[in-house]
Amino acid sequence: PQPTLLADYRPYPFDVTGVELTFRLSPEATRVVARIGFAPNPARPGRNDLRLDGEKLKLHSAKIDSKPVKPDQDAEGLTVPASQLPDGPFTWDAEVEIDPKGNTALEGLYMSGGIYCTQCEAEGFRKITYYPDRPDVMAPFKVRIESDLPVLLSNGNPTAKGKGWAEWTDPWPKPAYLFALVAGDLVAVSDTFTTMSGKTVDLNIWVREGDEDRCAYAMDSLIRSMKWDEEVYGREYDLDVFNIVAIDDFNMGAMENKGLNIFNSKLVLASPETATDGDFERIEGVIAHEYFHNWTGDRITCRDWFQLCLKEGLTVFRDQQFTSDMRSEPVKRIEDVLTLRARQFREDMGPLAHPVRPESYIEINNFYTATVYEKGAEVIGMLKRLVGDDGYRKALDLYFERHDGEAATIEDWLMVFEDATGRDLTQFKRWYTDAGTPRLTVAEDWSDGSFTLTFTQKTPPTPGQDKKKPRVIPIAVGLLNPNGDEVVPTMILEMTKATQSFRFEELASRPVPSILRGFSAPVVLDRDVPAEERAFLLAHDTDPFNKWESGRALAKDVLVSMIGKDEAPSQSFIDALGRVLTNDSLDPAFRALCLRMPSEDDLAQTLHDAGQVPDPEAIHAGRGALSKAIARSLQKPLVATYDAMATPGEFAPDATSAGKRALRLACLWLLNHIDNGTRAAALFASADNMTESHGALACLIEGGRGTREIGAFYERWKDNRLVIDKWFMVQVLHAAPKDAAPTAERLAEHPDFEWTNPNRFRALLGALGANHAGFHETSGRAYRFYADWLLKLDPLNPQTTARMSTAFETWSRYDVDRKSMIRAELDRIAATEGLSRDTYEMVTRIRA
Ligand code: B3K
Ligand code: ZN
Repeated sequence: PQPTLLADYRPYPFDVTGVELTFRLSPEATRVVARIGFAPNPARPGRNDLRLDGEKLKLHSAKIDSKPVKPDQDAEGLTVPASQLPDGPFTWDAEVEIDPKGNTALEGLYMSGGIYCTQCEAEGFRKITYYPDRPDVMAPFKVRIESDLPVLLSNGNPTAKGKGWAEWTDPWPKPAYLFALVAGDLVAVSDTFTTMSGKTVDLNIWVREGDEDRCAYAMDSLIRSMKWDEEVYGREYDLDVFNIVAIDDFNMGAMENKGLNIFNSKLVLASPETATDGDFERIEGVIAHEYFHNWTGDRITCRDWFQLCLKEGLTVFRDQQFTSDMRSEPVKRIEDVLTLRARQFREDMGPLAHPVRPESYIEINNFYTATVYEKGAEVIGMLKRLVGDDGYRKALDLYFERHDGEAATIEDWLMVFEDATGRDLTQFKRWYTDAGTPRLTVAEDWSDGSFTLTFTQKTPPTPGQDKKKPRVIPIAVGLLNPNGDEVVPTMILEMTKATQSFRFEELASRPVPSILRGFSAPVVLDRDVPAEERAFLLAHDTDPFNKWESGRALAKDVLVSMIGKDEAPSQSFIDALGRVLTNDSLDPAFRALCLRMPSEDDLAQTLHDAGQVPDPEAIHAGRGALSKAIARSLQKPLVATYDAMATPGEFAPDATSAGKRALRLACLWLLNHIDNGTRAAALFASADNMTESHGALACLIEGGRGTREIGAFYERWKDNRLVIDKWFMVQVLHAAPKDAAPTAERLAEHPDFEWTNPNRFRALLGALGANHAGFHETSGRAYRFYADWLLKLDPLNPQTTARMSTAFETWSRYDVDRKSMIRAELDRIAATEGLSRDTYEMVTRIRA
């Protein structure tokens, strides 16, 4: 397959002046009638062929200005030569047939449990009709749906309906990837929202009958999102109705189609009995994310898919701000950094590393990555830190004013910041064009009341980019006195050179620096800090992020000293942790994060960075040994906190209650190492909410127990797909290293393992990939099983297969045996005949 290059971008030769679509729905033979107005695009003068994208379409008729034409068809679309086109504007009419029921890739128009639905981003619209399927072609759409199903939905506003049909009109020009259609036997949970200018918007969440009682939280999140976007960004909703539909078979989380968001049902449906606190928080965040896309994505979209971070980085940044306003800012920041490091740093340090704005792809669906999304958001956070809150607001106002209705680029985005703030962002742009995570080292100097910090930045080479130039790095720093008082409050040091010093004068005593506060830049801080200094910052830092980070670094140091070496755990670390645990002035959610051990994958990367070869079983054992030592030493306060953090009474999903449950479960996790599972079993038996019942079950399984509870959980929830996903996942994720693959193999035989459902597939296989010691168990059994399943899914659903192949991306960290076993699986996949373009691109990049 040929790569697509950013450098090859050219505007489409025609403007689309309007699109009218009629759908005659039928499961295996849906007719799509399209009438599309074209006009020559002045940006591409001369006579041009009409090239339309189209895949897996049966063309029944094609006309230009009502006269039949015979276009040249190929596997990717069709061409009408310029010689057959009129000089000026013309109308294209086409009727095609498609097979929604046979569409297992879940891209284009497909069926999920009897419901017709669509997923068009990035290039799914071409599986619906012939069209210039690219984001810079924007047009108003009118849609007519003909079907006997009771609910017929599309983008925009409902404009007419009758028995067996409905019409929708979307006045806002949009690219085809934002097109959506839903038809099915659905019921709505409805509410209204009055916008800042006094318009009433009808809000509907469409679900299957019986699911209505699990929509309240999603609706509440939507209303809060709409309000927040008005208050914080001045953005008002622009249609009469906003529809959300919950679908069971969905390749990702959700999709921001204009006025008709389609969601994976796991990100809509929640009740205290069926959803964990984590689920509630994710629902709130994703509902907000998709809603925020209405302005950052829909009103202003991307010129081409290389600019994906323009909408995704910004929208992630906005949803992070929202959650941090709704919940706790420091806790949200820590959670986001944990995700960034677990997913994006891992990506950036491996064979799949790519810039936030890539320059080439084979399959664009493979670039919906942690780098584009999460690092894309970090880059915006840095911009905001550099230009200040007012500068940021001014720039965003200008962005909306200048580019509304357009398909924009990263250059446009940066220009807006330059124009609004007067700042030159030439060097800053490297954050978009250069891959890799910069590593920052620090030297300190103290003499005569002046304290100097000298930073050096270095970014390791990444695929296709050997040499890296220095980037602008905003380093937030504060200084503390040895007695714990802050002597220099947080300030931003702007690093622009490879090596750069910053001096602080007139200090009474040598300070303790708190560096990279709030994680002010997505870099690795390589700094050997004595344990006492880390413990000091854990106790005294006024910056909550760095307070947590110091505890985290301490834990890592201790773990590294224990793994494979049987060293005794550091008592001073455990004591410091104990002081955090019992400090009631600290938010329980924050304390819970401090008690959570670094993940095994994170430790493997840490050891690899330190020049060692990580041994997954030794990591697993070391982590267990430290947890046990902590539990023994802190048993009393852990028990006291476990009891004190109970949340009796009616379940509330708010951050405060969730924080208590998080701390309670963190205590349980540790105590579970020394109480033979008695507390976990008792909690499982008494819990009235999924957070605790699932948390207790996880503890039991981790301790090698829980057979009876696994059975009871299944019996109770066997009719609830989303909960059964958890049932599959928890058993594999928490299985002991030697049991993970056998458990996964056994569960794959279970009648409920409906592997064509992406949630179910991810529940089982994703859990295996995420069970670090289980996945990397020495026999290679898990690798083989995992690869077998990727090969089984690929012909049906390339997108999910390709995404899940990233479980192998860290292969080069490990010993020769593991390396060669993983490479053999990658080779086997790559050599498979008929492998999808998606998976082919991923495995060849991974093994490169
Ligand atoms: N924009 C969609 C993701 C589409 C993924 C296509 N493979 C959801 C989101 O980011 O909001
Ligand atoms: Zn998004």
